[in-house]
Parts: sequence; structure tokens; C-alpha cells
Amino acid sequence: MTTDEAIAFEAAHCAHNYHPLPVVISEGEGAWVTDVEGRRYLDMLSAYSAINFGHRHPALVRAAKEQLDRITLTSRAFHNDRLGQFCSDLARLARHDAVLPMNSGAEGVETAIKVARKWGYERKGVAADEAEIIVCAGNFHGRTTTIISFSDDPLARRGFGPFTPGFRTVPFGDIGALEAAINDRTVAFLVEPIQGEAGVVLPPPGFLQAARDLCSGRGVLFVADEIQSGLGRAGALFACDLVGVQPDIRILGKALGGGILPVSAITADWDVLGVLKPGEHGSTFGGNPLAAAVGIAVVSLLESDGLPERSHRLGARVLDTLRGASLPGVKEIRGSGLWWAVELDGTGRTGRDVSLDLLTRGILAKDTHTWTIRFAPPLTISEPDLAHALATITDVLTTPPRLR
Ligand code: IF1
Repeated sequence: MTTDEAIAFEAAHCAHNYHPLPVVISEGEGAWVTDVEGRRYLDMLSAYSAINFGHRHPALVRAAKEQLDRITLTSRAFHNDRLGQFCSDLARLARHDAVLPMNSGAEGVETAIKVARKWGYERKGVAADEAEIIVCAGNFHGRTTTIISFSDDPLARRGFGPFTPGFRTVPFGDIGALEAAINDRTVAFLVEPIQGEAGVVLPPPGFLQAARDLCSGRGVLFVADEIQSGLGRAGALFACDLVGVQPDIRILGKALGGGILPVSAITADWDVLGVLKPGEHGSTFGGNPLAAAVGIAVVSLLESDGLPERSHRLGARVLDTLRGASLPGVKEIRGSGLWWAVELDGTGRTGRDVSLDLLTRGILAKDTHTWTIRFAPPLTISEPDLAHALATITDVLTTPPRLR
């Protein structure tokens, strides 16, 4: 089947809720993927940071295969022999007492919202159904109706009302606005330490630490959505570690499943997570033995392979290289670790135009908000492959747009 045939075949029966680049991937290993016509590409998106360890990392595939031959799903109506190890390992990694395992990132965010609200009612004394959570403009926390209720992206909201109340929005990075928004009903501040979908937007220096102190002083839970920024992506184990902030709740997902299956979780100490009692929250697949087995292998990898440090080291080189290239038509280059974005100046090609040009040159990347292209290669990408990607990105951005 050719690329065009495969795309048409998919369009006949798959909802059109995406506008993918015209490439049909059939295989992948490490940082490389191959399309149905045998063309190879460097994956510089990593499924939006779910493939931090590369496609089909041997240790992760081995863990999944071994578990597939034992048991894959029990539901939490019964115990299984992998969940305890997964929660113990992940709690240690996150420097928290406990873990609540879920599946998608959005489920993790919803879980954090429910726990924060219940903590507010039971431990802070907020009046029933009055809890407020403060979020940041430009946020992306998922696609459920409650989560889009506090999105400020019209595309994410249009046509999906009515919306869930109980959220206040402040400008990302504005500590004064955050302080002004906190009141006696505020139970949490939910923030991406680095905003991904917004285009790898870093907060002003000191903002996260000041927000942490403010939350501690006002009895507000600091909830870090590290679904995209965590697990080595930003150049540290967690993006919060870059500024020495320990959140009250950490939300994890994407790469926690090793790029093999959906695994998300929230981590917190018992004074927070202890508000949940049996029967109050859950999911069919949350904490399943297959997910736990992969999660155990992911934690082991993160604790042994030095990937966060490698991300930091190579990421610094990426920014130096791209910023030093004086790229025409580029407004800003932002990044942290092996996670960066090129924001175009809006006078020429769009982010999608550049993504299409990169595609023809064997580089997979994705635009966001029209004028930005984001890059997130596997943290395991080889240095020669990274150098090749940077040379190609530089050349594509320097070469006048080809006639389309
Ligand atoms: C799509 C964006 C990225 C996330 C953060 C929670 C979630 C995500 C910080 C929800 C998910 C994904 C969703 C996917 C594309 C991708 C994305 F463009 F949508 F915004 F990465 F930037 N918190 N992000 O980044 O996790 O439920 O998807 O597992 O919806 O198109 P999920």
C-alpha cells in the first residue's frame, strides 16, 4: 500500500480529529522510523515526548514481553504481583510517599484535580463544592471536558460546552497575579513547569520557586503537570528539579509507559493522597500488571542510564548551535534539555510549511500554534544523528521556501 492509499484508507473510517503530516509510519527503532514506502526518518517529536527512550527500547520491550506471558490485566478488584514494586519505585523516583496509577495523561490530571478538591474539603475546610484551582494561560493539560473548561485555546473549547466551574486563570509566570487570585477557596495551583503545547515556554526565572513558597504559605497544593516535561525531557529527572521545586502532587504520563502502552500516575505524600478511600476513584486498566511491569523498567532506566543529564548536556549544545546559526525568519529559539521550539517571525513559511519541508528531508517534527515548530527527539538519540538533525533543520530554515 502506498502512502496515499494508506492515508485514504484511514480517512474512510477513522475520525478526522487530526491533520497529520503526509507520512505513514510502519516501523521504528531507536530514534528512527520507516514509512510504508521504505523511507527512513529521524523522529524529532517522540510522540510528543512519550518516546523518551526511543522506539522499542530493548529493556522495555523485554519487560513487556515477559509480562505478556504471565498476566496482563486483573483490574484492581484483586491485587497483582507487579503493582507494589511499580508504586514503590515510582514513589522513590518522585520523592513522594505514594502513587495512584492511571492510564492517559488526562486521567492523571483529572485524578489530581479530584484529589486536590477532596483535600481542600477535608483538610483545608473549604465549603463543599466551592473549591477553586488556579491554572495558567496557555496551558495544555488534556482533552476531557473538565480539562478544556480551563483551557484558553478556542480550538480546544469550541462546541464542547457547558464547562466545569471552579478554575481561575492567571498569566503564566505572573507571581503577582497568582497571589491576587488565591483566596480561602483555593485548593491548588496546577501548572506545567515548562509549557509544552504553548511552544516549550519557560517561566521567568524564580517564578516556580516563588509560586511554591506562595502555595506553602497559603495552604495551596502545588500541582506540577510533568506529563510532557518530566522523565528526563527537560534536562533533569523532572522540570521542577531544574529550579529545586518539590510539588505536592506530581502528574506523570507519556514516557512513563515507555512508548509501549499508556501509563500515567500522580505521586504525592500520604497527607494528600490519603484523602482517597476505597471506591472513591479508579479505572479498569489503572495499575494493570503489564503497565506496572513496563513502568518498573522505565524507572530502572531513568535511575541507571544517566538520560536526564545527557538531555541537559546535549540540549545546551542544541541551543548553542541553533542560536549561533542566525537563522532567517526566526523570532525565538526556546528550549530546556532535548526539548526545544523554533518560533518563526510570522512573515514567511508557517510552522506546518517548515514541518513539511523537514519531512522531505527525513526529519519528523510538528508545528504548534501556526508559527512554532517543536522538537523532542528520543533522549537516546546518538550524537551523530542529533548533529545530522540540527544540520538539516538549519539548512531547511536557511534555504528559501521551495515552490510548493
Ligand atoms: C493531543 C498537545 C502536546 C500534555 C500535558 C497532559 C496531557 C498532555 C502537559 C494529556 C498531552 C499531547 C496530547 C495530544 C498531543 C500532545 C500535545 F499538542 F496536545 F498539547 F504534547 F503538547 N499534560 N499532550 O502535553 O495527556 O491524555 O494525551 O495522555 O491531544 O493532540 P494525554
